[in-house]
Amino acid sequence: MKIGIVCYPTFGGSGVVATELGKALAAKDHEVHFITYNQPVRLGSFAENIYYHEVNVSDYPLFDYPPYEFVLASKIVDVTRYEKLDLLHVHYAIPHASAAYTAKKILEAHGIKLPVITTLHGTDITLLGRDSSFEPVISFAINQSDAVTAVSHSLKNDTYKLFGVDKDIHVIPNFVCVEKMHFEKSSAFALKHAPNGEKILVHISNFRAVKRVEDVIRMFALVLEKTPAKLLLIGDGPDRSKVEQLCRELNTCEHVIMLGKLKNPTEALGVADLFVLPSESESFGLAALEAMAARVPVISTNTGGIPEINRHGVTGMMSNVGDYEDMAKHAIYLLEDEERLAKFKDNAFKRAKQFDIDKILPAYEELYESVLK
Ligand code: GMT
Repeated sequence: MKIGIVCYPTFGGSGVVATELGKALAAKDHEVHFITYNQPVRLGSFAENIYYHEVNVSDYPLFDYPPYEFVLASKIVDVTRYEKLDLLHVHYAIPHASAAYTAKKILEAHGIKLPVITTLHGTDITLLGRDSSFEPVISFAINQSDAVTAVSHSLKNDTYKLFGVDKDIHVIPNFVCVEKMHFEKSSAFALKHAPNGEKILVHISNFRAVKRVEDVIRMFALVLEKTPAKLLLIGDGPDRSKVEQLCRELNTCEHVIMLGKLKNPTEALGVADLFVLPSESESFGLAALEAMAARVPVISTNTGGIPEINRHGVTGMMSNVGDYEDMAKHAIYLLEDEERLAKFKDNAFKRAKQFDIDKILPAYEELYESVLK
């Protein structure tokens, strides 16, 4: 098949999922055309069957807001006509699903049929979706898609609750390439950051309010009272300075290592003992799944789609949103007993294998085939 993929090319989970999906499809001999405003972060060097079409949004002095959605729609039309795409898979409802609808209608006028699959990722529904100014467009674009998928049951339910959507939503969970997440424990990396064999906790996010990164610092301060440990923070975003300030207040700076944005977190996950995800809401929690694939148990909240991957008392532990004291108790419970921690690490890895790309990719291929029929 010739498949067009539209996504945000940034560090966010939706861009990661879209890119890894495209790479996996290309490896199975599909021809994949990424249509994005930058080269997707996880694309890496070019591989066979992968093409990248840049959406260039010029900044005309006339516009206060550059018209990304129309430029994207025009690019979709152009790529579909000249590359002869069989279908288009858009990730993230705003504005990708509506740009796809515009493109589809333009192509119809040229006698070309372009089936559109929309994948909902989370913030497009649970955060932006709460803004009523988006509602009519999102509901319409979702309903007009030829097929719609959501990355968890929780997100599917939220979509029905928040929008006037009557379209059937297929749940296709996010995935991880377990093989690629394997990283030989780098003793140099571990020695640098935890020179005395301290336990290592890791948090990865975009440091937005929804991630509650300050809860990571508060729970870590409590963990430090019981056991020597280091905290690796990966990512960057609006809450970073608040997080730095809190480290200073709680006197934890010496033990908190801010690594910033990393294209590939596998090396850091390879030395981690626990992954911490205290999010306010999370449609899936791809970062947690990637951690589990690297054999790291997850200390998380029990919100949104997280319970669909993290199993309390098996692959990690879960607490209510904001209850960092409970999260600290859970972390200490796992860190204080080597045998218990090893068991949780094994369980996390086994659970991640259930979401291996090889298991999830066929669901997308079947959906594409059904749409083409
Ligand atoms: O988590 C973010 O803020 C980024 C966001 C995105 O759109 O890239 O992530 C969402 O999609 C991911 C991939 O499907 C999910 O794993 C995340 O749980 C989801 N984030 C939220 O729901 C907050």
